[in-house]
Amino acid sequence: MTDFFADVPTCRFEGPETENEFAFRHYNPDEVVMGKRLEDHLRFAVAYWHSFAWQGQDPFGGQTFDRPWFGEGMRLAKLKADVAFEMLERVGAPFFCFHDADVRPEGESFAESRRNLEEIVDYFGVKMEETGVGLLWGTANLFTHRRFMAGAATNPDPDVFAYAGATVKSCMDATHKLGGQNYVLWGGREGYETLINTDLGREAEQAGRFLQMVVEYKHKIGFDGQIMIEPKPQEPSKHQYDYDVATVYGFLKRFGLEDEVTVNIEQGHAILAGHSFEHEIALAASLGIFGSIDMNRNDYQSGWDTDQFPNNVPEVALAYYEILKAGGFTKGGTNFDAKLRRQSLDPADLVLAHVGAMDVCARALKAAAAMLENGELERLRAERYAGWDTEDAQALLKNATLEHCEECVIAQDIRPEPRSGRQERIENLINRFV
Ligand code: XUL
Ligand code: CO
Repeated sequence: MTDFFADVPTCRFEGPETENEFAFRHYNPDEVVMGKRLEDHLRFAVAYWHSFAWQGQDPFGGQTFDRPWFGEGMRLAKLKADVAFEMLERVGAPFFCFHDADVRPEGESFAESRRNLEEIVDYFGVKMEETGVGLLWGTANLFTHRRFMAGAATNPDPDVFAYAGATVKSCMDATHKLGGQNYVLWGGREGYETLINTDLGREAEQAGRFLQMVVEYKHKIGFDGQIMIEPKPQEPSKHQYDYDVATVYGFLKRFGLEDEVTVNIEQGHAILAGHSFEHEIALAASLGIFGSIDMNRNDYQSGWDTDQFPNNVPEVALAYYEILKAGGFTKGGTNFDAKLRRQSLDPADLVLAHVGAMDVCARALKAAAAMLENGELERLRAERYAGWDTEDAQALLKNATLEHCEECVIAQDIRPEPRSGRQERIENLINRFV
């Protein structure tokens, strides 16, 4: 037991009336909603990189956090793990997520980095056994080290492609060993900073082949979790190839991977791509590639990926509405890919950021479930499309040609009557629940 959280109690559900800062008001893991416990609906995960590895830097300033585990070496990596699992227990999060670079010291060579990872994975294994915490997903950091500055799979240098392949193998092995439920690929540097030195056709071929190798390896080792791509349009690269859900789907189709790979959708990335979070979720669900979510918002004025904890219930409710409508998470979950503001220095800040975010998500999911159970929103949506339910309309969809459309319109003297989309009435309906 470390003394990092000595002043921070374990947080439990006490209900909306409690005055206790260190308690949940809305997240009762055992509450049953639509036939399932809240904990099993939401499947919360803490992101190791933001909560334990990030030191508070921003583009204009350096480290602000002062944590006893900052520094190099295996002893400090283990101290970081001790504190991480103490926090997971304090907030009652059932899962965590990590990159290799968050958890182990970088070695002098690839072999040493891999040995360091293996040692930490064994350490995690014991902690997971003791606490009952699981791994939602593992991933490789293919963007921080200078070797990856021009991309990983899409690098102009084949040596980097090979290094990235070896790194992903070691991270898939680690994820598999820890019983991870999913494996994520986020391509922060799979894109370009300028088109004038970039062959984007060639880079797409490299990215496609790389993903095929990942899928081949998944089957070879019998990993039965999802392989997920996390779309993002830019930052750190000027343009990233996994721009949004639609772009990723086109890429998966091109390389024959649409039945093998799903998407991990992050709220802030959706906004950066010019979409709403619920749009990205609904689109992925309709294409059959919805996997999981990273639940962290951006600041709406700053225009970049600020990775803040969620705090807007109506917004989050619409996201969970789409998730519940699609059948909920299977192997996916709600990962807080969120960091504290750099002035939030106290250990309590870290715990309370998660407690507040979990409460926001619980309220939002309950509101979404109530909307679904009420059924009016779906009834109105179905009513809007009811014209398509007739045999004639279905025949039109299947057999129509432009000439046939013309014949029908003339023969039946069709004069379409516009009908209200009822947007404000539907917004009023939603506001009854959120
Ligand atoms: C970066 C981001 C990553 C991925 C994992 O914007 O979201 O942290 O979630 O690599
Ligand atoms: Co993310």
